[in-house]
Amino acid sequence: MTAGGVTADADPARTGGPGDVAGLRRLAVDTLDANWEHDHTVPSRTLYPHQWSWDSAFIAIGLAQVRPERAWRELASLFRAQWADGRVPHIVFNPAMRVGAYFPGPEMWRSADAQGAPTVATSGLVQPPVHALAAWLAYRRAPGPAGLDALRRLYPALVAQQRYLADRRDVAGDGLVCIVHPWESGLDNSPAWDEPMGAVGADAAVMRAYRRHDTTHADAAHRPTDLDYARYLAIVTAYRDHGYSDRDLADAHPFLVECPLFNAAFGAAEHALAEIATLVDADPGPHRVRAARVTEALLRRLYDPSTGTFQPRDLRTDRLVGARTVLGLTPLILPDLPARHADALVVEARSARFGVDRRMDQPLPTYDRTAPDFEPLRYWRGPSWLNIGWLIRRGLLAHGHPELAAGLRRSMIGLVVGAGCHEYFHPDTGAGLGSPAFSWTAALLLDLLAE
Ligand code: 2M8
Repeated sequence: MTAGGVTADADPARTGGPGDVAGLRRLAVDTLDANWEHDHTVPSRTLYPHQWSWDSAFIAIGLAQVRPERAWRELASLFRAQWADGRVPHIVFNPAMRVGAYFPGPEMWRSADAQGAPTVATSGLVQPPVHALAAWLAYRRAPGPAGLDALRRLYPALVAQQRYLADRRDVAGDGLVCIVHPWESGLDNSPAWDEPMGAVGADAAVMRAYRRHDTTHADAAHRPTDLDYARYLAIVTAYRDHGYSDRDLADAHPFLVECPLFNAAFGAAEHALAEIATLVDADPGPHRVRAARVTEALLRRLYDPSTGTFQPRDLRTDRLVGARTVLGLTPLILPDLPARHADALVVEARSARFGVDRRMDQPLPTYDRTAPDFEPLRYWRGPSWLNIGWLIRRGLLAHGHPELAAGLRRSMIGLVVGAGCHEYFHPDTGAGLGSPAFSWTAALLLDLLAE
């Protein structure tokens, strides 16, 4: 079966094709219901059995349409684990899960030993701050007194999340947030991190001492390598042994990068907070000022006029990373991105590297299709992910490209029609990869179908 130019490989029998909106909605709701866990949704029952930060944000956007009460509980449970300094941890561990259900688990992170950590065990890292945007969109999908109450409760926590990033993570003092681990980008294994990761001293052999959980549930050839994992652990250990403090990071921390997606989300959060502020009787003015500053800093520090796209900056070398990944397109989500720069990003999106067009015969890849090291099967090094397509689609709409946005939407729906709610998809064939029954795919599908 072919759907939207995409070949299928799994369980599409549950839906009748791209036109079967009711069947697709049912598939999405069943997936989210099956992954609901008392006060949050797990990204996947097998690969990711705890709560993940940016997953919960995307999930809340979808839940708002079908289970609004759960959408607010999803965000509330995540923010209950916010640290005293305002950081929202990238994983909140479910204490009911058996030891070893995920690696690295609470015994590696040891959050209880850190100052200002919540009582529940968490990681010490963060993820892209898409939560204010999610809260705002959830409210637009499910307006009413309950949503307004939820927004009132969330607003100070969302402001504290931004304050943490602005005050503690602006390592270069240039108005941008610095990520201290590839896991903070959400695109863990992106070729964007190859250069900065190359400088992290680690030996793949250390992994013999651990049992990786991911490769028992997913094909090892699709996942990060043991050397990647050894480096991930080395960076976690350095940060943990520094008490997860952000003081003096520039002196010794092995990974310090300004990421275009993370910072675009940081700016989009201020735009969303301005909208929320007007609803909860707060002042939107300071959010608008901060949003404008983030866009200006992104342009000054991460825009590369020679490529017409945004590139991460490695703060250890103070150089822009060369790899052309989909991260570079994501500042399109900023409504105040100047037209000249937005136009350049659209040129990049439409190029053979990413192939966004009205028809979209092939899914949006996460990495330049024409690069010699493009890997269609390996995690974030080529495959197509719905959360990224969803963000880029929003950006195309914000900058006046409804036909391109429509092509991208059709292509994303076609992926689920063909293969189900997979974690990610083969960027040529659309085959489902990673975990099946993946929550943000289901949630964002619901959002796409609603438009
Ligand atoms: C993936 O990341 C985790 C580590 O945080 C992993 O590989 O074990 C990424 O795709 C990340 O973006 C996502 O939030 C997480 C859960 O879906 O999985």
